[in-house]
Amino acid sequence: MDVRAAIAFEAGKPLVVDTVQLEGPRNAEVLVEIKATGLCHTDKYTLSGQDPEGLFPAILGHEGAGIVREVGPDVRHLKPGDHVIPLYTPECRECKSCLSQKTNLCTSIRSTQGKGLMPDGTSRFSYKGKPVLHYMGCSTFANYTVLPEIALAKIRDDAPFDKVCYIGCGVTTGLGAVLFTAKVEPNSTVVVFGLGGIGLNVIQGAKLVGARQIIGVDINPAREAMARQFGMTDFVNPKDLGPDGDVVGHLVELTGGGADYTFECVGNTTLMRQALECAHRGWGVSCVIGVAGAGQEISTRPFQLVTGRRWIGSAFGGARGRTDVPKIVDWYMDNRIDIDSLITHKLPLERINEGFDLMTRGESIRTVVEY
Ligand code: NAD
Ligand code: 022
Ligand code: ZN
Repeated sequence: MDVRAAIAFEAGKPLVVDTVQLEGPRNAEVLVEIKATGLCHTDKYTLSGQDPEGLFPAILGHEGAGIVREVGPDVRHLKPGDHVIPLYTPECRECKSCLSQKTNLCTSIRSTQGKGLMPDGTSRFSYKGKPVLHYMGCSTFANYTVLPEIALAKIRDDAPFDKVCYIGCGVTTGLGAVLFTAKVEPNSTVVVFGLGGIGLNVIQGAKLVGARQIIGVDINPAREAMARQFGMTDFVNPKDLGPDGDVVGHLVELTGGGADYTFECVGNTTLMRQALECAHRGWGVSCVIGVAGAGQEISTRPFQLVTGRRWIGSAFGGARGRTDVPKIVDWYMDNRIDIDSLITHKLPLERINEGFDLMTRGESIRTVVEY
């Protein structure tokens, strides 16, 4: 069938909006009509050409929501008409990782997903007869896409697509890191580095679990107001501390000895170290969420760990997509979490490249494309 898509033909070039061909679903696959998609950092990172694992031509996008239109043979849990959110971290419930109950990183389709292919090793997309690759198993920058059944969370059908698409990555990543990965307790002190699309969701997660103090750190002063609206109690702009400012010392003092939990939501290895070192001696936990550039390394003195700080990381908020994503949609529908304020821009598909410019300039939290 003909579908409308933003195609990434080559690294460093803008997306091209055109018609591509999509084949129907094969075994255990589902055809989804995408109604809305968010623009997220990895899409931009891959398009820039800096991602050594980025492959072209491809249909990018991994933060969507839509409706099942057709199911292939052996699809057991979904039917046409079901509302769904695509999962770049699938949940097969059968692989060693899923059965371990210790991780959300399902391994059942990992190798083909990383190559931009469906589990049978082929692509459903093509342009002028030549294959176009999938991306993170989702390819939500198209108004129709095909996904494995295990990479779809079924959600309630009264949830607005233009808001809950953000649960497909940013909301779940931030909230989940607090609730599922770090398991922050009530009355905790929390430091959040980076108050963007992820950090603001960490803040709302920390507030949800009853953290006593939530300190936000950002070099963009425009982020303070929104962060306070989401529950931040103190704001630190490292630039205000001067060129030789001691950010760690300042945060340790503000928290009365170090934070119970810290989160790095930028992807900057210097901040990752600061986040670890401002965690409390003896029990502080520091969680890396930001994705650093390929080949980068983190460092600290082993003393920091020997004295009881723990350095952990979180992918997709530690969420098991098919199980946890529908619950997060319910929290939104019950007004327990705010998504609307974070969707600062909306664009039609034809103007998708403007969304990446907004991201680069730090003007948007989330831009959503509605089909
Ligand atoms: P964003 O651009 O919306 O936010 C980043 C924020 O960091 C901005 O407010 C910016 O001003 C601030 N910042 C930049 N440099 C800083 C510095 N030196 N000190 C303090 N603040 C600084 O980005 P986002 O959408 O929130 O994503 C953040 C990171 O999370 C990215 O690396 C992204 O790839 C990653 N991410 C990880 C996962 C995961 O599963 N682990 C999922 C989604 C996103
Ligand atoms: C989403 N991310 C950043 C912004 N939006 C993001 C990027 C990478 C990961 C998670 C979120 C991630 C962490 C660990 C892994 N990935 C590896 C998972 C594994 O090996 O099982 C990751 C994921 C998907 C892909 C690549 C890396 C992919 O589909 N290409 C989850
Ligand atoms: Zn993302």
